[in-house]
Amino acid sequence: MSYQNLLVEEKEGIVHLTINRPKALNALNQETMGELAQFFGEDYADRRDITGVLLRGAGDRSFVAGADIKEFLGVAAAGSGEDMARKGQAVFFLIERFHRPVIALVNGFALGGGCELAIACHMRVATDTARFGQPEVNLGIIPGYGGTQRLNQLIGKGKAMELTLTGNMIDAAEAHRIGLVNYALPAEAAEEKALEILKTIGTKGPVAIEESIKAINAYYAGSQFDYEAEAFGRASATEDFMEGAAAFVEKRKANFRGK
Ligand code: CO8
Repeated sequence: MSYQNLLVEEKEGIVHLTINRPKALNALNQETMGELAQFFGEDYADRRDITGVLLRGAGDRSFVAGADIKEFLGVAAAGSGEDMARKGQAVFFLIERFHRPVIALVNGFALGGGCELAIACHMRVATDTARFGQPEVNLGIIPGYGGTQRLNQLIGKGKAMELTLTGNMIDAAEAHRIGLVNYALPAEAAEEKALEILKTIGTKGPVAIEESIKAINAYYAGSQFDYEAEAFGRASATEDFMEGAAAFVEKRKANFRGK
């Protein structure tokens, strides 16, 4: 159990899991995605002695600023967007289906794949500096790690459409108002609230907690994650995506041509 990009600390039965790439605002590169799969799917998959997981991003600027755009540049060329989306979805399913509660403590940017990661967790507590958004359209792509499905589930179709189609960011107060996060609080109070929720859950019947998570997830079993992966594959095979990713790296505005 060793990780390059995750920090893991257990305190009083709660696992504090930190995504630790602060120089890239904790963007999810493939190595980090692999480590999240290792954590949720292997190392902690059978740990029934823990109360839950508190997931955050290192530093005070960002939870996770998305998938790692610099790694993307090879994706369109290789035509492997659909495959990459499916693999990422599988990692986030491990989190959504984890047998103990996972709370995202969102401190700063939760954008693109970072917002998708937060909404794959069972609950979200935001600090008042949190910013949420699905800016994929700025790059000429769409959310591919389950965001098109889970945003609908959480905030309804109209707001999901607005966030996904405009790429606009919203602040913690607005995220709380529309039900994207359970609480929005100053940093210290936010962590206390998340820990309080986990500790309360820790006093309940563990089998009941596990079965509740499974039953609530079962409601959404018909969601169209496959469709999303195929659609991501189509969008990521465009010239627009190459242009969008290059524009980000070169710190300029993208010039999309609809091809
Ligand atoms: N990927 C890689 N590097 C990143 C990312 C990212 N997503 N976000 C920030 N960084 C890097 C920057 O390049 C910069 O690095 P450097 O110092 O080497 O230039 C460093 O982090 C700091 O960032 P900025 O200088 O840009 O900081 P600012 O305060 O000026 O801006 C922002 C902060 C607004 C968060 C800005 O960094 C930004 O817009 N980031 C990109 C956000 C984004 O578009 N996220 C969505 C990515 S797409 C996605 O997540 C798709 C998910 C589905 C994938 C499906 C399968 C592949």
